Amino acid sequence: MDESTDTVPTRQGLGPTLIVFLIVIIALAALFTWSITYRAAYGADRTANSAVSVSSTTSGQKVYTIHLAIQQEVAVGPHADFLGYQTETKPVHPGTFFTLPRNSLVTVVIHNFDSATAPRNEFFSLVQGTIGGVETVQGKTLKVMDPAVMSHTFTVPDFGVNVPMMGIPDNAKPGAFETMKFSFRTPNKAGVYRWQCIVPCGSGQYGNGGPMSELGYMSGMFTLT
Ligand SMILES: [Cu+2]
Repeated sequence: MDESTDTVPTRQGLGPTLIVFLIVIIALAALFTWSITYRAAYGADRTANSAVSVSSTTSGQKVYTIHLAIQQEVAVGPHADFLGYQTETKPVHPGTFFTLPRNSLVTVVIHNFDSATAPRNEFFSLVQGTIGGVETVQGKTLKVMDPAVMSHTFTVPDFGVNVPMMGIPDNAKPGAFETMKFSFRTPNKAGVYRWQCIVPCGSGQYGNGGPMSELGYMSGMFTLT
């Protein structure tokens, strides 16, 4: 009789503590599961502006320089095995989303670590829309690239810009890259402009799958403000 009423308050005292304890354990287990399974949406990571540095010419004009790499594997995010344009910052980011002023001078420096892929349309081996109608490849000025050594392009249809990227030779040493450099002026109109690689360098029957069909790898956006 009395014994049972004596023990009840003791059990009631333990109850809430046990519930709080269990909630904490469940929350920690959920947090742990989330932390080991979470994969940031790499293509939605719009931070490529870490690749942009701003300087001035002697006449005081601002130059926006974009430093990018083309990697055979981006090595992060949900498609770590996709190839893609990437920043050379640490940590790396997708190198495809940029916010820049309209009517500004942009210089792009690209290190291509990937080998050649045949372009489907050799028209895109012509350098178009850049200042002087040229790019430099390993310091050499080009107006047109041999399609046999093409690997990717940097193509912004609305800017009229198309620049072929040279691939590394098949027998290149690990870590080898080709350096492309070119400049263009952004249009004097604010807006969002898509850009992409035109070489079918992705997966699937026509090479337009995988990194070619998902933003953040072989395509992205210029937002002009
Ligand atoms: Cu490509």
